[in-house]
Amino acid sequence: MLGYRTAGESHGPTLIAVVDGFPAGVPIDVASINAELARRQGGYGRGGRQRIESDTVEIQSGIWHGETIGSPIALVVTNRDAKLESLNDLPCPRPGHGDLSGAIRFLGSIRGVLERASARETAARVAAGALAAQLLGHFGITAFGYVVELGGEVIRPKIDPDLEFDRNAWAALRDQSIIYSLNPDQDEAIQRRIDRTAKAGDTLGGIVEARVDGLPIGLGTHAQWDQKLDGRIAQAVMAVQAIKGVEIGLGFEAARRLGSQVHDPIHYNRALQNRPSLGYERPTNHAGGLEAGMTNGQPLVVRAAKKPISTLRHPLASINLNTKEPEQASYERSDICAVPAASVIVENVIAFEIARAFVERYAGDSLAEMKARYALSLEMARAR
Ligand code: EPS
Repeated sequence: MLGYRTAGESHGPTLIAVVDGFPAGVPIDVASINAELARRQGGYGRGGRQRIESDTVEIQSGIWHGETIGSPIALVVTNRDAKLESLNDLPCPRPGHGDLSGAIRFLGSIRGVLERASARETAARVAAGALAAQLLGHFGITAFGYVVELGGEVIRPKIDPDLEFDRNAWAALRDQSIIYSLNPDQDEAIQRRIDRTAKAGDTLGGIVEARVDGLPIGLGTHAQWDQKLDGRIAQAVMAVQAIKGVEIGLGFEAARRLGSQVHDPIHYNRALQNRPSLGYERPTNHAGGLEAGMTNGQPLVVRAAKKPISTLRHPLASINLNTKEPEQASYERSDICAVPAASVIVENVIAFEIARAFVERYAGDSLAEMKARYALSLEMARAR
């Protein structure tokens, strides 16, 4: 089974992801993992830390002559701002962070909790996701994330999302935007909003969306709750730091509509039977590509709500954990807005979950065997 764990503190020496169960025979391009790590560091609204770091991955196991060999793959990102031993504890827990709950639970310091709770850990998750995306590339599957709302400002995308997905065109547009949205024309207004917020000592959240294109029908299963792909995706996305809500397709809006306005009619177009969707077309995609925990051949569409960063320069009320006296929450250098970074993280954690389902469904020991099983499965499904 494909999976990964991460290790590492925000100001410790390294962040590590160990990816287990990755198929053999996949050529790995380190530069494209690094490109995702660089994107994660960017976006308007980041704090001083990103001027210190320039995240790159070192692959320390599981690769031989540039290809995976079926062994665990250790991905290591070195922290330049590694200073954990010289850092003091914080006395006053920050509302919204794990400070209070963690210090009480582990009977220890706030520092010991915040170092691991920090979103810096997502560098390891992005490295693992970007590795998984390379496997998906062999099957024509792409995950793509972008910002749809920031600080309450809704982005009006310059590309019609119902038109056929063209990764290059979408990426070219997203790369022009300082907040990774699909409308760089709105950047200026959003930049002003972020600057105003920074000046006020406050922070901003937002909503990101990720879509996955090129999916076959029937990834995931209806048969067991912990193997339903919608559940796995929701867990992976919800477990990203500061995410407070996840929607698939229409999401909460589906609850407000009649059934006839929610479910996507099924059409068949024989001319498209060689696509992964086998010619089963849906004029709408309210389901966001998932029905009963299985992909239905339509693009997967997931949205995630990110709360504003909880470290505030103008802090909220808190207490001193040692004296129990009221005091303002502690402050440490942080970001004003990391919503663009969240779009990169969400894209990559979803890519990993899709790869996991793929490896389960198509005999994941080697890329060659997966390709053969995938082709056979499409052929048999067409005959069905
Ligand atoms: C982050 C690095 C951190 C923070 C941020 C994410 O660096 P530092 O704490 O040294 O400034 O900028 O952490 C948080 C958002 C958080 O909640 O802790 C990164 O690389 O993503």
